[in-house]
Amino acid sequence: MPKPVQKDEIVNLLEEIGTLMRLAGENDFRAMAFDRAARTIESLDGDINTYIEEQTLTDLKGIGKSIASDVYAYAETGSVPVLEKLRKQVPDGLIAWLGISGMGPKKIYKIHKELDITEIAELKEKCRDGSVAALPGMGEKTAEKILKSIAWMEEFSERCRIDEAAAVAELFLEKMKDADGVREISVAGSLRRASETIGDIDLLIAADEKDAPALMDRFTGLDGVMEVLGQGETKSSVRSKEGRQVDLRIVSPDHYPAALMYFTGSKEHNVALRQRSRDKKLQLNEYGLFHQDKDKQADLDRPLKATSEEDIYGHLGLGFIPPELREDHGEFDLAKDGNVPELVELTDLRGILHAHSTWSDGKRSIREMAEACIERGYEYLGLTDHSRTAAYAGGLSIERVRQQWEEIDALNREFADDGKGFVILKGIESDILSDGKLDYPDDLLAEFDLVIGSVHSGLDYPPEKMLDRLMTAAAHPHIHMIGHPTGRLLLRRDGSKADLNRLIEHAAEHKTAIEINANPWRLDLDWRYGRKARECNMMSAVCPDAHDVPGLDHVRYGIGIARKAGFTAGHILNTKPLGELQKWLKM
Ligand code: DGT
Ligand code: CA
Ligand code: CA
Ligand code: ZN
Repeated sequence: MPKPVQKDEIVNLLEEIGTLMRLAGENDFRAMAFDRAARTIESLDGDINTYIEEQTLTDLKGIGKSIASDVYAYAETGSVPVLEKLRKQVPDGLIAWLGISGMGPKKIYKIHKELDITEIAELKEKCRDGSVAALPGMGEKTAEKILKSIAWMEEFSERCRIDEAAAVAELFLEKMKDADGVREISVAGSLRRASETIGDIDLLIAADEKDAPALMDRFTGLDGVMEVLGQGETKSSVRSKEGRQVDLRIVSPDHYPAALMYFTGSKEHNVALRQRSRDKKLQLNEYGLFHQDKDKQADLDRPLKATSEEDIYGHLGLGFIPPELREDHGEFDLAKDGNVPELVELTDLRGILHAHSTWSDGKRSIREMAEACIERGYEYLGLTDHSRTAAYAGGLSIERVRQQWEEIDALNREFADDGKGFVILKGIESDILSDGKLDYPDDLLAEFDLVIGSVHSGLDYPPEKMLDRLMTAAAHPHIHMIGHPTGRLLLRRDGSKADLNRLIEHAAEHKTAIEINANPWRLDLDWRYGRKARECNMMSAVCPDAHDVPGLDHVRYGIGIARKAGFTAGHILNTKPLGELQKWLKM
């Protein structure tokens, strides 16, 4: 019997085969067939397992006999001969080249074959000495671009996006939490602080000394471990299969609160706390909070009693400071009478704003997106497909907008009749044109429930010009919100350097919100603007910019950023119940 498979699993499998075929220099038509099959399965409506059980995959357009039998083999045995063969055939070094932005598998194969090199170090050398430029169809410019991309990759490869780190951390947590002797377990470090990118993943366990060695053995021996970087009695580091470093520290239960605080960081927050401790004639370290001895050292015989981080903050005259705020970026000022205001939480979100459907570049129908929102307990979906200028993303002509509204009206009637109390708002993600204008005539814009304005072209405008564009858009009478204000892609592409402090003031004056785009590639507005935004009473929203159903759940990362920004539910539009939101949008 075939094992049940996930659609994504098969899509990844087919894509990997296609990519490796190109890296192996095989006929592009064969590779393209795998790409096509991947697209077909990706957009498949029914359960793929039915097709596998009944061996009817070839009924689908774009799936031939040979690919179908590869998929059946995978479901049956968990592996595919052609893939195994390719993995052996393609040098590991070449696979790393895929991380160089702008380097597709075809180009990689060409350079690899012509110059007989497989390592990135060799590639750099050949770019520098003119060999790459001399290849047919390459030239100086290409060589320079490759070098620049490699420099980028090397600078950032030590860090990763938060969704990647979270996935690895969850796997390790899951496998450690029920182990014998674990009294408490938590992630710490930048991941616990919800930083936008993560260096390494830090885990902390409270356990009795006698249980520590076995726990360390378990950790370094886990399935997800590719390489043990170091193993000690209280600290070990491993590299996960995904290439991420994971550090585990084991401390005794009575040291756990101080250790959790210490290893959550940030370093800067810790420094400020230690200063605060000394001001109170106390000493804080990773083992606890102690009275000072004569030499102003920690008197280890006189610890202050603390069973939680909250207790330690309490001794220092502070309320609990949520991990997201611990950046020494104003959190101590934010705490009035020692207490930080209650930050927005994931469960505060009442609805989704900023999502795409198959009407533009989304992968799911409006109904599917709406039903996924209902399943997650949301009250509304502000659907915002792309506007007409975004032709590359299937932007909507005026005529298509009106057709989409008919579909939305019909769905809303259906939801009302079913008593679901769920509403789809007619929204648009309008391109902000080069002069700051929006993408439709005003009378049409006025008819939308929700207008988000985003820059998708001319991202390289000089900062002043970009600011002008954004300011013009923010003052438009029919705009409600600016989308991803800098356009950055984390670890890939810097965003615009336009002065967002000025945009924030201006947007707040015009009652235009600026979103926190929760897509883990973006996390834009940056949390560092939180203080400015709060001072100006700017509204924000935590927006998934979802292009498929899993994309909706990216709001969790946006909530992390909103909390880092110091935002309460009151700062976030999509915590409002539908009626209040509609009132705000009409203001
Ligand atoms: P990352 O890994 O670069 O994303 O950032 P973190 O903050 O996770 O840094 P990491 O993994 O080097 O260390 C975890 C925490 O341990 C850090 O946030 C604060 C604490 N820590 C590490 N080294 C020091 C140090 O030298 N001094 C102080 N005060 N704290 C440290
Ligand atoms: Ca870390
Ligand atoms: Ca670390
Ligand atoms: Zn969007």
